[in-house]
Amino acid sequence: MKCGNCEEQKSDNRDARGGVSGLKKIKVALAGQPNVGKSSIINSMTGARLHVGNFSGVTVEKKEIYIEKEGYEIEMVDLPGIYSLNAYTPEEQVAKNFLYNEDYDLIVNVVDANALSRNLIFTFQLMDMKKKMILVVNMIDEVEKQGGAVDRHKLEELLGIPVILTSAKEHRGVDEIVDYVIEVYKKNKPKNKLFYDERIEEQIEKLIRVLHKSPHFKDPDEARFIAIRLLDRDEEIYKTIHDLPIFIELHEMLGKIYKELEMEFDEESTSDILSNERYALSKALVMKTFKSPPKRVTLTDRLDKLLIHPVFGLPIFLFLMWLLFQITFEVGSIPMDLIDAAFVEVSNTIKAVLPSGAIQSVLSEGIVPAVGSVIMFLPNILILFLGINLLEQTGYMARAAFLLDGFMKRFGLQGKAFIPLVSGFGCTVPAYMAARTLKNPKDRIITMLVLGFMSCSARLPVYVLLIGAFFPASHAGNILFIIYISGAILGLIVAKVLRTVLFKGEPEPFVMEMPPYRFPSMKALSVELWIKAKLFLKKAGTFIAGASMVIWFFSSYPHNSQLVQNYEAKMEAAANEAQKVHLQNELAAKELESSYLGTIGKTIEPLFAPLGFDWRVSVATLSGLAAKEVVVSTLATLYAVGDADEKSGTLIERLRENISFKAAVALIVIIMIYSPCIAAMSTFWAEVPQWVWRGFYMIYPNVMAWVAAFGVYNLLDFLGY
Ligand SMILES: Nc1nc2c(ncn2[C@@H]2O[C@H](COP(=O)(O)OP(=O)(O)OP(=O)(O)O)[C@@H](O)[C@H]2O)c(=O)[nH]1
Ligand SMILES: [Mg+2]
Repeated sequence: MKCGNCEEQKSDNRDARGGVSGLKKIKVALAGQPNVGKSSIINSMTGARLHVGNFSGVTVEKKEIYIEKEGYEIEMVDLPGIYSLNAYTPEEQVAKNFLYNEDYDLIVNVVDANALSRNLIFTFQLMDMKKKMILVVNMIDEVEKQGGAVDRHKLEELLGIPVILTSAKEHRGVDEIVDYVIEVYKKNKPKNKLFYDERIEEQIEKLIRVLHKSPHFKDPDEARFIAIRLLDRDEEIYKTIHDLPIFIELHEMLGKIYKELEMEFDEESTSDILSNERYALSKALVMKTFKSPPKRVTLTDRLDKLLIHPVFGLPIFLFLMWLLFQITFEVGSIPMDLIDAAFVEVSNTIKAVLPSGAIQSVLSEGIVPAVGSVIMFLPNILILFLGINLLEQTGYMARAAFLLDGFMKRFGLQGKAFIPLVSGFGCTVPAYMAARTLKNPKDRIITMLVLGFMSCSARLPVYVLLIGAFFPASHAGNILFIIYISGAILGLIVAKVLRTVLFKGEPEPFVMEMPPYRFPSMKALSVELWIKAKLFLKKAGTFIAGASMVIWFFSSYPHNSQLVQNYEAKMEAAANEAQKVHLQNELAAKELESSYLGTIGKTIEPLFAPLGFDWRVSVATLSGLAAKEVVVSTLATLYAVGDADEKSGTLIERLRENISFKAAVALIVIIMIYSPCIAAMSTFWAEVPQWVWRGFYMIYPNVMAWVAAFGVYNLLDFLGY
């Protein structure tokens, strides 16, 4: 599912090259632990624009990129990071499913040169699969800068597979990957170089003998892999043998082997025995092939002293968030008036140039004000995205999750939920996907149920518009900050209630890797912003323009000729120009009220009347269920259509004239709480299979939004606003 504001850029080369016939195809699985630079490598190799970030779990869905070389079409599949084949989070499951069940030709295993010994443990698991394989040691620039080195040839010799040293950041070595892919593809599979302790090998042999009895496991490599996975207590593999005739024999034998090995190695599980084996092997390999950089206090150590300080850490985080919203409003508002004025000018020109009629009207009162009213907020949205991107790229995201862990736990959320929640400030669609990184299903569903309270960037235009119209300019940034924080606090409170009432139990303890701080790449930042800007403008030019045409049509028809005739007669008889304009406005308003939309609006008005909304605001609120920016464009169209003269040029002025302060605040509250857009809702459906939660999620935010808006409206009324 895609959302206009956030849709991740598909690789352009897929459209251009996917499906080219006559080329030999090679399918490559790009696998590795999280945050090692898999997606960055693809970007560096192909110029693709996959999303990258300096924390674990950026990629949560597999993505395919196509490269053509020497008569081959190479499909590189970027998989989510996975710590080991004993995977358990949903996004790790995506990677594991691919590795186990898909048909592919070879594995490119990416490892982080800074953390070679931990990464190699997964490499050994992949090597057990007996696929053709290449090892890519990435981030070599960082190791070398600190005075370390990796002996590529020694590593190649010891592992028996090709090794390439790369830096996706500096575009070093990445082009070699394709050459090696083709070369390795053409060769036969290498001989196994990875053996475990003799006592384990003995048991593997026994298992292989039984497995060979089944026609499914005649291939010795396949049988060996299954045997090792069974010793590693891989439940999925266990399930696959469950229905085979050899199961009873295998099951009995496994029971014995588990006991024997566990006694012999004095471990609780054969899985631990294999882990220890791999760990020891990896340490030995690293000792022989890695020259570690001299130990010294790094920039990361120094920054962390302050940024994750037990006392100062949290206030610094809050200050940075406050600063972001100040800048979002203040700096973003600078070009706003200019953009607004430009669109008013376009509208007026259309009115002057085109003859009056439906076409002039749909352009000057429908599409142009609507699209203009939304595009006006592009600078604000880009600044907000820049902030979120910096959080992602620098490595501060993992720190913030760590800082907030204790606080969030009190509300029944685990600290790792911070990542999807923060992505929610950008766009709710990828945020739902990011919740895949939460291992515990209860933690995940609670997080998803409150994610909508993190105001996405599409709501920003509505807030900025209403703040601009109803609050003093000196407090605007603070008000914006308060709105976002209130949404977040509300999310925490609801999470607490859900945890207490529906999902009893504690959130899962939270372990997250802290990557070193990294300077964000200016190129990556500008590409991300460029993509966001392009998508936003595309959405304004297509979806918003289309929606505004619909709104314009329903608000302009049917024509009430009787009414027009009556007013024309009155206008002719008008004593002066002022009276004439007054009558013109009255006619426009009456025509609007008798339009289709007016009729619909009047029907739903009673539902929103207790919040102080007139029918126009009511319609705009409902239209926001499609996409939040549509609230702004609908308001723009409805107030442009209903206003015959251009006395009050800007939308802000028109809103001030027509909406009370307390109703405006109630509108902000509704926008903050009610259901996210259609794209987000359908992502929720795709991610959450249970009907009970789907149904619940359709209703509860909307009921809550109304009740909260009603409360706020009446409170303000009581306070005399
Ligand atoms: N210095 C340096 N940084 C790199 C290199 N490759 C990637 N990075 C940075 O490392 C971080 C992780 O990169 P990603 O490409 O998102 O990593 P990934 O392996 O796809 O991560 P997941 O999708 O979470 O599994 C980002 O901040 C990158 O900018 C490199 O070669 N050198
Ligand atoms: Mg990735």
